[in-house]
Amino acid sequence: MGLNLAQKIIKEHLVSGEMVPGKEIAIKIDQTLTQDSTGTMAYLQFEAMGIPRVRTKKSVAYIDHNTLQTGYENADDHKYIQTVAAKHGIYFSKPGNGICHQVHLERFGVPGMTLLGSDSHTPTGGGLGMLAIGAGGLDVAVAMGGGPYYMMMPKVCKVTLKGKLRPWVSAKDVILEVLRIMTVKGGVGKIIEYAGEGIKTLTVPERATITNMGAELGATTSIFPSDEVTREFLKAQGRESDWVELLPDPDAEYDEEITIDLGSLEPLAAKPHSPDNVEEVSSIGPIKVDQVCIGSCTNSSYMDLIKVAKILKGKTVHPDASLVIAPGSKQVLTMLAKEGALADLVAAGARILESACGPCIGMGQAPATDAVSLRTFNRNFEGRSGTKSAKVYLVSPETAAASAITGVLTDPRTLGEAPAVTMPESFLINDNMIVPPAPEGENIEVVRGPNIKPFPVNKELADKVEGAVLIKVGDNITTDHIMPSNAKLLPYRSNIPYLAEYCMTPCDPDFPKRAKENGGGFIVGGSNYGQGSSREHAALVPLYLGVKGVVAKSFARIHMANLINSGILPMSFVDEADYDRIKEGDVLVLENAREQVKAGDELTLLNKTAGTEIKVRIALSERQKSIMLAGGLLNYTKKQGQQ
Ligand code: MIC
Ligand code: SF4
Repeated sequence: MGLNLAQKIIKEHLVSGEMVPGKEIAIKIDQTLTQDSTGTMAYLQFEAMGIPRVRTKKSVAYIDHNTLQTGYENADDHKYIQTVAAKHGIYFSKPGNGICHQVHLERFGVPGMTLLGSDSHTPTGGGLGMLAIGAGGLDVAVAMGGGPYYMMMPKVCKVTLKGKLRPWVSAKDVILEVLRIMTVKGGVGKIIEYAGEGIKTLTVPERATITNMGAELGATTSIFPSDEVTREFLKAQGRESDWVELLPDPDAEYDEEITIDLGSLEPLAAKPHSPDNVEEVSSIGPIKVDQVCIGSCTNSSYMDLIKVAKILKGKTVHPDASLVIAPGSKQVLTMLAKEGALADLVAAGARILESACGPCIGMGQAPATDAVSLRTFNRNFEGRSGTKSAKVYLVSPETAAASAITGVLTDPRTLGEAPAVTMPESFLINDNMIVPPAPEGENIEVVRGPNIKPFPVNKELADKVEGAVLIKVGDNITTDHIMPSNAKLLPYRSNIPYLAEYCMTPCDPDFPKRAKENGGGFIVGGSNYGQGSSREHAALVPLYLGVKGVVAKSFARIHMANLINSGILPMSFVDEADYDRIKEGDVLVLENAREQVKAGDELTLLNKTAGTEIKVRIALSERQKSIMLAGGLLNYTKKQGQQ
């Protein structure tokens, strides 16, 4: 039986396990990336492992999330990351050089390699034919130290693209269509592999838009083959020697298949407040738009922004709308400037932001009360923009630009002829904002500001785990609910005690107080609990507050791994109807917890208050069970070292 592309790369990197869906495998990691908001924690953990130099082929530390520097905290974090990177053999991408995923695609990604990143949109690299996976900071720290990455072998879902996109329809509309079909939980436990004649018509940046937003499907990753289109892109980046051809075997098999006819797609939008709430722009109609934001790791490439510049050239942004644009990288921004496109954007009335994540993670540009904001980003969770009552629609750059001119949601096809854009034969290359690591052995002082606080480490799993249900939440709770991120909180990513005051507050402002009063306890959730970001703060902060376990209908992949790494029990209901039989305040007990965890995947949880028994599943591999028993991955790793 032939192998598909994902299986080929996994096989090449397999360290242990069998490539059987649902079984635990370990793969060797070639490259890692971190960004500043998850990076501080990842490097503190890396330092705790005591390994002098990274053991990957390349590791890069980006500063892109928090570049506002409203106080000393950010700048301190940047300094810490820069010095720790220099010391341990890690490349450092300075603030202003661009969004990690965009820069990595341009300057570092290599087809066929594995990339582990402490950011959920790491699968952007799949646009180049990499096996690029998002993970918690601790998993990335382990990979930097040369340890393998463990995951459950995913199923591989083939998405065959037929035909060719029509004018004004773009890659964003393709992934929005996939989201409409599969939903935000449809990709859990799967790799999405793109195939079919249609892929040849998509450039690498377009492919990267699609694999980037595959994160919103909950997928482990998404991948395109590495073909002539990939070679052209790498050549234009001055990196043709990094190219290898990578195709699935002709008789490759897949676990699932979907076909999308590119020629039948229309401009789409994801309506508030979920990336899978997708509808045709034409059928939503001309709702009034207050704000338009173009950028983010999904749609900030040169190809995206040159299109936007052509649409806006000679036009004026509507008087009632604000248009902001954050180019994805210094490369994109310099090319736009050199070609005069930047002048066209500014002349039209666009506000140009630094090359960084910016409004995508609530770093400025919070919309007005009840405002409608169109964004080319990837997540429109309630409140993520910084304004709870804002209504965020996710759209393509074409739809965003057209609507910025008209002031209402506009199907770009109504603008007439689409602008012609072609891939440049060569990109402008200047890596002077990427600082290489110091030579091995050089004495580098790691600078730690006062905002860098120690992170919590769990204790061995107790024999009896008891506590009250601190909160009961519904389906699709995001890590933005569990540990919100915004301009006020991002400076504190290396300060868990401070962040703890905001844990779960979008769901219930009293949660931190209640957790402290009860000395910790349990969280009860619905399905797809913990979707979204990779931030392990969504596990470390509950750990700090004494959370011992989460009982949910189902979990999102990265968050579940982060819970296990922190020694918090991720339990799923065997009978989902039991969800209705637990109330906030009920006291839950797991008797003989160590024995129960060791013994198998079905556990009995007592609801002391209701006097009932609840069957829960804790589907862990033998290794994960040992991690749970040890009280998290760090304790487990230390124990291993002592043996
Ligand atoms: C996000 O898009 O939510 C983030 C901010 O990039 C996160 C990482 C983080 O929380 O720092 C992600 O996607 O992993
Ligand atoms: Fe940055 Fe937004 Fe991309 Fe997250 S999704 S990496 S915040 S641009």
